[in-house]
Amino acid sequence: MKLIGLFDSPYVRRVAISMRLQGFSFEHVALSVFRTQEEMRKINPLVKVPMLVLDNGDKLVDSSFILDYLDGETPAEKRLIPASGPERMRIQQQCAVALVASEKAVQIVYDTRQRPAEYSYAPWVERCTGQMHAAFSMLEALPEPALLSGGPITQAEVTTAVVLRFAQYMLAAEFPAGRYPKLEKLSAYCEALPAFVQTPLE
Ligand SMILES: N[C@@H](CCC(=O)N[C@@H](CS)C(=O)NCC(=O)O)C(=O)O
Repeated sequence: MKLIGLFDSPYVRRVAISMRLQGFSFEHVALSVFRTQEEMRKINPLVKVPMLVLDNGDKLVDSSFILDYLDGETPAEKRLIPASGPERMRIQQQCAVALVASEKAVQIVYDTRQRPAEYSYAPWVERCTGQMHAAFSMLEALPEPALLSGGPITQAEVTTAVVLRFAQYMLAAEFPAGRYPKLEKLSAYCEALPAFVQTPLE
């Protein structure tokens, strides 16, 4: 399999980390949707990442669908989201909130760095910043994950940790140490795991 996209995308990074946790081998094709746009377009006309190219040539897009496909290809004990039951709903809901934080962080980055400064619109950036922090606050209010007391890692922890790291890296001023103590603890734990270390954001 080939995973297309850079690890500075939280969507690409969460797929790569999940694949490592689940023992899937893949070739990483480190193309950028901005810097190597034309090369990317030849493989991936959508110019959105991640894209997972299967060995039969099928091209999957959207990190949540890719992760669902991978979970379906793995034994039940290695799934990062169970196939059914209340735990599935809990994990998916946490991922959905984390993905709102991610979407809003990405929108802030695009508005402030992709547009020429004179076209950046402060009220929109403020709105996204508020939405991003609302999502992180919801995640911070959740009970401490079982992972931190010896439980298994799930997609909820992978996605939450990846999104926090991305937002901290891109929007450092918004994340003084201690703003989200529980999430920071989770992040420190996850970022020390081999699957995370082998998938550096920078
Ligand atoms: N819902 C998508 C979001 C993917 C996404 O927005 N990726 C960004 C990189 S972080 C991208 O491809 N941006 C280029 C663009 O939107 O044109 C997913 O989960 O894969």
